Amino acid sequence: MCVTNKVISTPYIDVNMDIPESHPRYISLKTRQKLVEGVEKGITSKAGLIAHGRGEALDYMIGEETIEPALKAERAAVRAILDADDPVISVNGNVAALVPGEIVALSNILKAKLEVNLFHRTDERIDRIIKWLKEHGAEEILGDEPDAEIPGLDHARALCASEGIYTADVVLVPLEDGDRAQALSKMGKTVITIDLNPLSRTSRTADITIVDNIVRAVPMMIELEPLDSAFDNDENLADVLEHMSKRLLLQAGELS
Ligand code: PTJ
Repeated sequence: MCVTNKVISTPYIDVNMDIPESHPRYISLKTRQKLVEGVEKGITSKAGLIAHGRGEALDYMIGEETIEPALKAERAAVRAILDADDPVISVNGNVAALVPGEIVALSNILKAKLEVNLFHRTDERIDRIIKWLKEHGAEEILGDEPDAEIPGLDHARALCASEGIYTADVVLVPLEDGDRAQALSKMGKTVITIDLNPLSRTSRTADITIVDNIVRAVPMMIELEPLDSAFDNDENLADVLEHMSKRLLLQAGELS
């Protein structure tokens, strides 16, 4: 037996490995890889990896597909953004890593401004995300010269652009923390979120909550027709929870 005290640096799992398309969890692993690369590029925060893990667990319970209530919420969101006077899409480190080209395409199609607005804010990360989005086709992105503050939030998280989030009437804030969603709502804005957790404060606070993985939701919103009927967020969240409960009970039944 060879005994050595040398530290073996090879990681147990190489997240930058080539994932074979035949792998049963190919999409999920590819998505993780994008976030890991986001961290390596200085775009995504380390906490973003943890946030994604929570999202993955909930996505598993949903069935890793866009369910009917999510589709309805996506169509309602498209309607609200198209009808808005001054809509803004807020981009954070996870959004930038997972759907950079798609979020730029969505902002162009729906004529919504893009603003980088971070929870773990650093000027360096803001600049990197702006550069990254420009590489993906964005022309104008707000966020690097904040000149306004969202009332009721502590300093760095409150910073925003007066010609962006501050004066927007409709704001799409995907993968958001509850505080900011609540503060934006208190400012009288229509808040739209994409959040796999139907129980989160953000989901409960938003006017339109899309309970879907952002990697499915944003490409879907690019294609969808706007909703022409009424939308009730509480009712929609209840439908999501019912879907999840039924699915779990079905799985339990298969085991018993
Ligand atoms: O880049 P920053 O600094 O702005 O930070 C971004 C994160 C996401 C780290 C920050 O906003 C944060 O900590 O968010 P929370 O409070 O963890 O909330 C994120 C929510 O998004 C959770 O409810 C997750 O379930 C959900 N979520 C995670 N990944 C996805 C998701 N929802 C949709 N699609 C996903 N891929």
